[in-house]
Amino acid sequence: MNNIETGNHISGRSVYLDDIPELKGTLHAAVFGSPVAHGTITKLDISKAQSLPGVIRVFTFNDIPGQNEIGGIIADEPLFAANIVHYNGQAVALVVANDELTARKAVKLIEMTTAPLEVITDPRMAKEKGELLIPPRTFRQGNITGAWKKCDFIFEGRADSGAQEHLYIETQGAYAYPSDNNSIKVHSSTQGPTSVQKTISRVLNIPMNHIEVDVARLGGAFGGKEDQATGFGVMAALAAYILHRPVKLALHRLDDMRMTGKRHPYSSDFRIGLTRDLKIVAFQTTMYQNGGASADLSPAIMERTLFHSTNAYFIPNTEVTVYSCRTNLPPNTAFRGFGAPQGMFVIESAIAKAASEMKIPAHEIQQKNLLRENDEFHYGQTAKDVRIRNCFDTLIKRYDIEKITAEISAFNSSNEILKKGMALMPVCFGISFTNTTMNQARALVHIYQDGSIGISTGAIEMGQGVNTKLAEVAATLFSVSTTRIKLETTNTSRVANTSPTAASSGADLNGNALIIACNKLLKRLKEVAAALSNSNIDDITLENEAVLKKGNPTGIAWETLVHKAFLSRISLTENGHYSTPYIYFDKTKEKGHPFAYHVYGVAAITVTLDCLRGTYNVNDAHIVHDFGNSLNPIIDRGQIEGGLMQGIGWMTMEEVVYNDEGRLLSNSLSTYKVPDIYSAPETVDIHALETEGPELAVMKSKAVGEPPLMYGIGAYFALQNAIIAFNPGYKPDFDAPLTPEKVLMKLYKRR
Ligand code: LUZ
Ligand code: MOS
Repeated sequence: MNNIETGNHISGRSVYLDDIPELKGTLHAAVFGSPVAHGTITKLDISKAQSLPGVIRVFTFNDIPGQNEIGGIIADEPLFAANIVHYNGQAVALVVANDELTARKAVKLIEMTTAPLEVITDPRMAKEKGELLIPPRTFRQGNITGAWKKCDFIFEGRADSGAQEHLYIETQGAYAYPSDNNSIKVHSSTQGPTSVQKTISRVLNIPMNHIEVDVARLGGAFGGKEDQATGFGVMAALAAYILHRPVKLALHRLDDMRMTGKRHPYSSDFRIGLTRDLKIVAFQTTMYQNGGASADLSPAIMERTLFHSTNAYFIPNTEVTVYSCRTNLPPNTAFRGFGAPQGMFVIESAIAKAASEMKIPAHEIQQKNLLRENDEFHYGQTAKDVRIRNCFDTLIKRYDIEKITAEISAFNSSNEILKKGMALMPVCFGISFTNTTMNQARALVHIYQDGSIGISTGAIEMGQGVNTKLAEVAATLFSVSTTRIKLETTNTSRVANTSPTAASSGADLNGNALIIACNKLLKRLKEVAAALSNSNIDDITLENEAVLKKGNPTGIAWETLVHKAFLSRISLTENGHYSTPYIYFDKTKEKGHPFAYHVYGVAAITVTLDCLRGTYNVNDAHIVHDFGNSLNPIIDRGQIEGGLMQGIGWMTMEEVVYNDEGRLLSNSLSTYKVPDIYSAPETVDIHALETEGPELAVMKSKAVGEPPLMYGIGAYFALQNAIIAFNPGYKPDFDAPLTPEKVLMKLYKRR
């Protein structure tokens, strides 16, 4: 089934923030961001801005009734800088005017001077200076010190991966207006409406029940609106609350790129030890996470890096340390994969390093070390229903990797300028928020008298198709057409205390809550049906919008059943609450069972490199993926294709550049390149591994949002292999993204 929103999207009827009809008297806001990356504010003069005709008011930290604090995990982030600015673009003031243009003009009239402070953009330098956002954490397994003695080969190296701009099509923004009883209503482009509500409560000093946050859908998010939509929601709310007027704030693309954080760059040192028969015996790494100026979600992202630092491999002796480093960049934040891609890039770099030194294909090392059933992850969880070997073996057979390898070497020996390369990328991704508390959700279901159904959950639709999946869940349980079902906006007054829609778990958590609500309703409806048809409740089933008794028609249609239930004064509304069972994590030991289950898969990526120009094409992506029992193969395949492309972009062409003064140079779409159709692989072939699917996945359909991004990591190593084919003197190094410029340097670099 297609996404239920497709028709509205392509006809332009879907409502995004900017499509909400504006109330009379709506004002428009624009943010003044610090022009420097680090400094003490010596003067802030808003008078010229304030006196521009059409300007209603300029807000600074002085105007905040509650706390000037928006930090989600750690209270280290002001809404508006008070004394010191910590990054270029940090919000200092908000101009509110009659129209948007005036607000933007007024922003330019604000005068701020600063006494410069030292700017740090490099995480290793930050660590040297003791600038850490939180203390480092280490995950351990086995005995790393003793393990090196058992190794026949030991290799060391460094791996760096870059930032990534989310580039959601809809920029950050919010529309807030006063409502009855000293309350405030906010439409926000956020993945986390409760975070917005809670933070408004803190900043305005009003209780959460006076704040209603509503989200129809987002024009993309990718993690960039898990935490960073909050500040902008709060700004709009603050202005609306104080001025008693509707206030709209929608960031200009250039401001969005400059002011918001990105995927964390990481810089890591690694050491890997193997035996002669290619068993990885020991792996040690120290990673420096570039956190930016405040914590944001960095501590949680650091945690997921630790969890995924051994990817899909069992390594008996492991020690992984991550430092979360404070730098003078916008606070880096959630981005599809949430630290896991950065961690996986390091272990894959270590394997590639070993393979190149040992002159064997990396996939021989990969294959030898894949997880097996009942292996213990380095965080203590026992691996169950492990599918990685099935995926790997299926891929090797199905796409005849031996033959592709032979074809590539034949091509390479008969071509001087064009070289091909291939790499395999296995993925093992844990499903659940690593913070156990967040793994809960609620659903509210109304069946109306006419048999139509309204569903509210905490899930945010951001293009990923969660509304379609939820509609299918309810349609399956009630055995009615999805056309009877409407997904309501996500609203904190209808469904409270929501976790953000993140961690690939939106459909699982909210879908399982929905199942609980629907089953309660179903039980009541069956009781009514049993009474109506003089039968036992156990003999009643609902099929195709009709009541059956022992499998035979009763003549009672869905609408009739619902209407009779209403006449009998039976409640047609239910609430479902779900919390993932079994999971826990003990941070004092760094061991536990944090994930409901794992998603497995493997990709083979082939590329062709033009060794004169350094340009390249990704030819094929062959993927074997474990979907479980997919609720919606069209949506799930779409997620794989999109994730793959986003991963390829991160690894190859997307280059976020800051200068030493902490100014973003890749600040527009003319200087920041994301993949387009021409950079897509000519072939993307996705094979679904047939598995039953885990109980904890919604209707056994596995989470699919983030895992495929990491298939894109294969593009880095495929390109690297093509470079080696041209330049045997090139000693592989690991510094993503592998842009054409960098490729060219490596092609002609001598050992
Ligand atoms: N967000 C979060 C996430 O708060 N916790 C997580 O574990 C997570 N994982 C992936 C993506 N977003
Ligand atoms: Mo996320 S990286 O918001 O799942």
